[in-house]
Amino acid sequence: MDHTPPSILAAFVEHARADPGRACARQDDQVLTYGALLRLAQDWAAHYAASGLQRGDRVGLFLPGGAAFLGAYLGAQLQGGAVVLINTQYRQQELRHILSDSEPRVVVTDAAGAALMRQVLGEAAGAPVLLLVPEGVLLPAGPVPEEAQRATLPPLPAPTDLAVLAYTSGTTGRARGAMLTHGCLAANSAAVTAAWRWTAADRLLLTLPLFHIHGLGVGVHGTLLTGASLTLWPRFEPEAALEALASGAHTLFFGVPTMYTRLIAAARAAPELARRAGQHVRLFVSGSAPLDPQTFAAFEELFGQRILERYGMTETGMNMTNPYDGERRPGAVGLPFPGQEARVVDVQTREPVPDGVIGEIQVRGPHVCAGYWRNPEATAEVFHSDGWFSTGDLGWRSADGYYTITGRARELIISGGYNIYPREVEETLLAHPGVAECAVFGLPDTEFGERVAVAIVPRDPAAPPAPEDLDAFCRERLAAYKRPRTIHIVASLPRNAMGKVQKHVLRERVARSET
Ligand code: MLC
Ligand code: AMP
Repeated sequence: MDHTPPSILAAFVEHARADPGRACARQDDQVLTYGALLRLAQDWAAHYAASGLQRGDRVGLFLPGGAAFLGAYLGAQLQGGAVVLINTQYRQQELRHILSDSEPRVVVTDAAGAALMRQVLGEAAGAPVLLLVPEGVLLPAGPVPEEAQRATLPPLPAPTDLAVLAYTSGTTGRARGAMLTHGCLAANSAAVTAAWRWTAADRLLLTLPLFHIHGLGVGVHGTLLTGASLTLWPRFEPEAALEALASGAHTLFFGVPTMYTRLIAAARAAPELARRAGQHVRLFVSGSAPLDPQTFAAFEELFGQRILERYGMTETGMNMTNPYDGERRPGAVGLPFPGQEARVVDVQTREPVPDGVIGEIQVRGPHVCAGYWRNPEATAEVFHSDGWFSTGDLGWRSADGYYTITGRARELIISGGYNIYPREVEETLLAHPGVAECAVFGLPDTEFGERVAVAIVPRDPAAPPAPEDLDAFCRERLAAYKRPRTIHIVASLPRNAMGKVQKHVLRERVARSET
């Protein structure tokens, strides 16, 4: 596609009309064609309409990946709604915040999420309508309302309309909703698909969750934009993925670095499968967290291919990519996608710095979202009037234009491609009666890249809280991947002259005690 459509939805509808019998999504042994997915989306739209959804209203999706997700997602947009993406691992605290902030008219979940969602939504007047998708079924319980019979589609959304609210952690510990418009999502997907030579002939193996921008914005949108097809798995299983990739059924694979580390371990036990996978799959992409050069090298040795590393963010979609044809440089995230700009600026003055000098990376272009939902202060902090967006990532640009990310200006911990803000975990632990003070920080981890650690000052030094108790306390309130894996009970927290906790000191102490 050499022009950017007004929305991914419009591109999808065009493909469904031009070639309804073409395969779109495969799941287990089922094939969902473009025509069948459009029909499914229309049925979903009718369910939303019957639930009172108006144009501009939000629809919360608390669903794991799969065809039901695709139908619910496209159906919401067809009905003029904006989708709120919700990680299915989120627990009470995270759900309460996202739902009260986004105020969805409808929330969709399945049997696994129903009890928790009912508990969180309550039954007060004005609570969102809860639609339940029974197991193994693609639509909510109950007959499809009459309106679904209509042959014509409602007017499709404009590029400036809100398509998705994607919550991403803020420095305050509270996640904020990035307002992704139809236009910014389509523009980014057009850039990604052009850069990676994605065509209708491609078949993607997608084992990433669909409630984050990696699985959805890159995997699903790229497929729907180009009229290609994907195979959806509910989770990543390294041995099975290796076999599937070796089978010749797929041309593309996208993953976070932890998936590649696991794929490499599986490949060491079955090098012939790895070699075959490397012959069939034309492109392996890694992103969401830094890919270390050792993993890059081990993959090349086993699969005979260089992973293409790219760099993105929820607020902007994909920002940079190593070239498809040119040099894929280990440790670097490549150059800006076509039609998008980037620069490195001084952290304090926000003035551009010369090549080779580390500063904060800023990006600009049609892919940048419209700001944070109902949060003008947070928006003003990082979205600037001249169009530049401050990513909070530190890095430098080489003389030949490649960017390298060296760290983060903010305290973010990235574990297996999931972002964790220390402040959110700290606030949760501070609610525990046995915790007087705490500081959460990241430690290097061979499997997940980074792992969550905490230093705790107990209220009663003679009876510090038990680690199992703290663990259970976190699990009840937060997604399990956010809970600290390493807990240190300390007498006091190291602080600088301003009273600010020195996390680097804690990190060094813990590293010393572990060696
Ligand atoms: C799972 N667990 C993790 C974890 N994932 N712990 C720390 N970090 C993680 N990332 C824990 C669970 O809490 C659970 O703990 C146990 O591992 C088993 O859970 P699981 O669900 O079976 O895990 P698994 O399938 O092995 O998941 C690993 C993974 C997954 C790497 C496949 O984390 C994953 O899909 N990551 C991708 C996330 C992603 O899409 N990020 C993109 C964000 S968008 P217990 O104790 O309960 O047993 C973005 C922008 C961009 O960043 O550029 O793309
Ligand atoms: P999220 O807020 O979940 O969208 O995560 C975005 C963050 O992931 C970015 O700001 C980066 O810190 C990080 N990230 C994504 N891709 C890469 C990459 N290839 N290398 C290093 N960090 C990355």
